[in-house]
Amino acid sequence: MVKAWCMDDSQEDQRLPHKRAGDSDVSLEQLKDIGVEYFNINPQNFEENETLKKIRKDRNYTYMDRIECSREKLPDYENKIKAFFEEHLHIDEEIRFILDGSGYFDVRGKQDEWIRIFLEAGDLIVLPAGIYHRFTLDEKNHIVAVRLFVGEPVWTPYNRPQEDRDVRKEYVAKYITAA
Ligand code: KMT
Repeated sequence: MVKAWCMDDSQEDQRLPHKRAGDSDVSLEQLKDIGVEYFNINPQNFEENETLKKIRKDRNYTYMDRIECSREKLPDYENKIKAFFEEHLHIDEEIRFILDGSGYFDVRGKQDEWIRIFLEAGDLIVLPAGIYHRFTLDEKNHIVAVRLFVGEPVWTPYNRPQEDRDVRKEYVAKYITAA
């Protein structure tokens, strides 16, 4: 099952867990409260998996491809890893289903704190449009993920700050300032 925690302020290697000492873990409910959704799906034969088929149908995730992040497999590795870890948002949801390896998605919580989400095989995460986030590999330096999308994919990252962008305003109104 997915694990998430608040991050410490250390500037050490981004690939380390950076768990803030003394805190309890961040729950799935807390993630849901900031619009982050989680599903657990067997990665074996995933294309035939009924739960995944239903998620894709219900949410109209018509596009699907695969990305492998490692020094050997990811073209332009250094620049990509750097760009993934810049704090940014997208104007669409970001959906990733992990098939192998592991890594961290960091998202901003209600108080603008960093919440680190550890993902490994079987974890499917949906980040809502407009949430500030970033991604890093962990110390194993390898992850394979399926990317899903509604229609033709647009991966454009908009680095923080983006407070004047409509998608950001909508996100803040729905998840941060709403009572
Ligand atoms: C992204 O857009 O941040 C990525 O695709 C990261 C790699 S997928 C685990």
